[in-house]
Amino acid sequence: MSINYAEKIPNNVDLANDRTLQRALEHWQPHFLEWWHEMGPSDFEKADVYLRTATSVDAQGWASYGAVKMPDYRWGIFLADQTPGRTIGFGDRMGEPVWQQVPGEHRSTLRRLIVTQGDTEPASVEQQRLLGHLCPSLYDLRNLFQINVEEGRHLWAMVYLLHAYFGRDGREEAEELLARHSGDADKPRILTTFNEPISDWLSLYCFTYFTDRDGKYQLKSFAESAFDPLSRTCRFMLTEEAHHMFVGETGIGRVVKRTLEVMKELGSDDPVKIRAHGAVDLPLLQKYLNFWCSSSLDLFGSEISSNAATSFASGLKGRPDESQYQDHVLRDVVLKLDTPEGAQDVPMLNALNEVMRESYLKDCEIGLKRWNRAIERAGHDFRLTLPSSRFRRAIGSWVGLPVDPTGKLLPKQEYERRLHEWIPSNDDRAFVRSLMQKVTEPGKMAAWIAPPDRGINNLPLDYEYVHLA
Ligand code: BYC
Repeated sequence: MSINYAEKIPNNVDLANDRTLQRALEHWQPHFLEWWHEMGPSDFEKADVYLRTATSVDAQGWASYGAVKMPDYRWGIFLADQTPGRTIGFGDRMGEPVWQQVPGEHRSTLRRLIVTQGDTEPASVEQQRLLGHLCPSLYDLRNLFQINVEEGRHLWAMVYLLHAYFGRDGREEAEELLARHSGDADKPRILTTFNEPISDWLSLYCFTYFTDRDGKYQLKSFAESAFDPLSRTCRFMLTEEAHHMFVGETGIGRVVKRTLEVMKELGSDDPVKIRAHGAVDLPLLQKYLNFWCSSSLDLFGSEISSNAATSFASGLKGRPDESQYQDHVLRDVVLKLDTPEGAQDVPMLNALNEVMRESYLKDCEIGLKRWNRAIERAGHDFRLTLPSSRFRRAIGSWVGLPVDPTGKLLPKQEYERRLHEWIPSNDDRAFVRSLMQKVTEPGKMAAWIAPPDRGINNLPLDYEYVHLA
């Protein structure tokens, strides 16, 4: 079904033929806009932003581009097309038809999963709300706003499911999604990473590289779900998500490129000199990678999780790209897991968070290889690395243990003394903050980052991607 833009809420779910649902969502819509006004990007409501807007759910030509004021963005409800005859692809109900309604016995678990997913979307917009004032270029500013409006749409995607399939409970949860706020002492967001402040663009690039990639993995596992509306919603969200990770990967790549240029100019890899020249030294970048990667690793949950086992066995949440595996039921299979108490045989079903975390880490390696190739080509020995998945964990078997980024257990005092060798100290953060001078002349870049290889949608780099009012 094509997307109907004539309606108050653009959608391809035939909302006009379900008046009760339409009214409930139209009632939520002004609450969302109020939230956007108060918690969304601060001060840029009058700017014309070169945004893409979904116009169809086809893989080809799914979006149109044009200048839009963010509050006028057409947030809507778009599900990927239904796959005729789709059956459950994993778990104890494998082979049965997928569900168009929520089975009673899975109602509360599914609601919890959808609420947790939904909570991250507005949280990220809140985390990024002040970054516009520190943008390194108009190109970057536009990308930030593109991500923000799409995270807003992803909130709509989850709110649609809550309203359409979870009755009054769902409507209450939808209100709560606007009432919790990132970093709020009384009503924080649900998952830890989404309460971390993002107060500079280096953090934004790391967040979009590592945390949005967790989003990719969680959405891919929901795309496998037996609850068909969830699967279809997430399949389309993944189309939008790719750009967010692109911003992270190219953003970090451009920081590396600029730093290498400065190292060449100075003929030195001395961090003090590089910082004095207004660039990010590579050891400092490594600290930011360590921080955001370790925080994002917590988002996969505990290594050993009965929640994960139940979600898989009952068909709610599969593994990303489930069809690539041979065994889709996983009864009587065990996985050897390293825990602080030694190696343990764990039923595979209970170890699925770890299975996902490991494939996520492999995906994270791809960018590192690319950045390291640039460093190597420039003739330097330094290599960026991913921290061990035991480092700085706040969830799971390794929680709170004094482990360094290579995975080595240290005496607690040594760990505490050395922590700021591995993650940004207050001084590091203050330095990075000092680099963040707003640049808004078309085509110009801040001195700490190289320009991107190309502009957006084949436009030149000096295009005015955001027309500031
Ligand atoms: N922080 O059995 P456990 C995205 C809780 S990102 C705080 O270990 P489980 C995006 C957990 O909720 C993707 N609490 O883990 C990116 C549970 O609490 P309850 C977001 C945490 O349940 C960028 C308890 O600890 N989507 O889309 O197997 C920008 C024990 O849980 C954390 C999802 O997360 C944490 N880090 O798996 C915008 C998908 N980790 O229920 C967007 C939906 C765990 O006992 N969520 N806990 O009170 C899930 O699938 C699962 O809830 C989790 C945890 C994977 C998060």
